[in-house]
Amino acid sequence: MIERGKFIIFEGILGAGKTTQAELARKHLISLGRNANYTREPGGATAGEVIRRLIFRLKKEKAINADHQVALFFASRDFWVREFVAANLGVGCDVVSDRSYPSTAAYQGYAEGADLESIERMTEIIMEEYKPDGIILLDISIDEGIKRTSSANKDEDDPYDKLGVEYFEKVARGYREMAKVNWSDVPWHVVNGEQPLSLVAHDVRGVLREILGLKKLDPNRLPPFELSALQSYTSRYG
Ligand code: ATM
Repeated sequence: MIERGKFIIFEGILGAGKTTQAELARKHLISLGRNANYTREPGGATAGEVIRRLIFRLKKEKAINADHQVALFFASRDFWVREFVAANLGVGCDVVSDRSYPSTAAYQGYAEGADLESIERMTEIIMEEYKPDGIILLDISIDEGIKRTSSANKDEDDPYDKLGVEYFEKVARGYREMAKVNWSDVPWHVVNGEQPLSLVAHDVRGVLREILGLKKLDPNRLPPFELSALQSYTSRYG
């Protein structure tokens, strides 16, 4: 029987580095001899793509409330889970996702006031047996996130990016609270996303090894690139 792939979700506020770290994680899994695919909702599900565009349009026009968004994000997610996540895990391929249902809890729940228990119930219904093996929260300050996003070249006009400091304070608080209690009965791993990129990647690899049940990396035997990054980081920050 084929062993099911591992499913890992990256989460965080805007500018946390999810896309970069998710792609590096995928490459690391492949370097370990596994098959792994990167995705972000609605990733390849045509109906899901249409729903996502609709959410963005209605959000920009301020035409939907928190509950409408929850319903639409879960509708889009349902296509994605069945067409992408289940299909990959079923053939033994790992799935590394840039956001998923924890974003609905953080953004629509914590920041916009939608009922968290309902979001948790909908998570159980839509994700069913496809809940992730781990959620990696890239934790950064709001100032840093806003700074990074305003200097980034984005190909999509994201109405959520423009919601301001107060909104993102609620999102960030939500993520930290969920991580503390392993919300949705899944292990959460918090990684300091403000470190230099190579150190974030190193910490993420440690988490991936834990999820895969592999031995911890020996810090005295890091690959040269990581070792030099670690040394320059330590000399700068102690
Ligand atoms: P991406 O990061 O996947 O591009 O998502 C776009 C925005 O959609 C994101 N913006 N910011 N900052 C957060 C928002 N979003 C939600 O509000 N709820 C959700 O369930 C998801 C998946 C995304």
